[in-house]
Amino acid sequence: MTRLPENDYPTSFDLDFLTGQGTHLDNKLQRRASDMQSAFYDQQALQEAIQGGDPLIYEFYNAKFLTSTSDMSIAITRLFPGKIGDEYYMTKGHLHERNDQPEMYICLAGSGYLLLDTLDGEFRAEAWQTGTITHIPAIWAHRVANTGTEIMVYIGVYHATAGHNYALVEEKGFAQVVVERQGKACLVPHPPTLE
Ligand code: M6P
Ligand code: ZN
Repeated sequence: MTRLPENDYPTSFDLDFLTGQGTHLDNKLQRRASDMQSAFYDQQALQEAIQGGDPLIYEFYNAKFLTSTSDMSIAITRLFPGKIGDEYYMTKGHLHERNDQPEMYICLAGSGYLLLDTLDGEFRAEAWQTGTITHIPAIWAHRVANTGTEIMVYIGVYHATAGHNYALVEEKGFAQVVVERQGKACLVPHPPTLE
């Protein structure tokens, strides 16, 4: 006999950490080079990539757990290895619409950086490897760059009502970019000098 509304019972599902594939995930969204027009700094390299096949940069899946009193949500991102010019593949990055909504990011596979920017003078880059967990306070825009040769998989845990603001990130940009220099991943101020 059911006493509670159906959504108020616990939910479980399985996820393959190495591939980011799982059950229960829907709303798959993909972002290709052409969806990242203002994100990568090297516009010539970006246009060449688009004309050369418009590579898939990352895809993400969402699962919302809406109950009668709560709005927990997760997103799994699969960020592929690669570069546009000398800048590593990365996510668009966003700020939450609500300024009281933090997020937990958990790196399940791969390595790179989580870039964090208040868009108001403060910048941080957290080095990421498999197993790194980062708390993102509400006021920090967040973007992930994959500097490895394998797929990076990470999970974001947040409230569905946090909201995504992309416009401010596009307008102001992150203070630093992750580029390859002399064969190594480096953080340099944005915009970098082309090498
Ligand atoms: C994570 C979460 C999602 C986000 C996704 C892709 O999984 O933070 O909320 O949508 O990454 O990142 P972006 O929205 O910057 O494209
Ligand atoms: Zn977020």
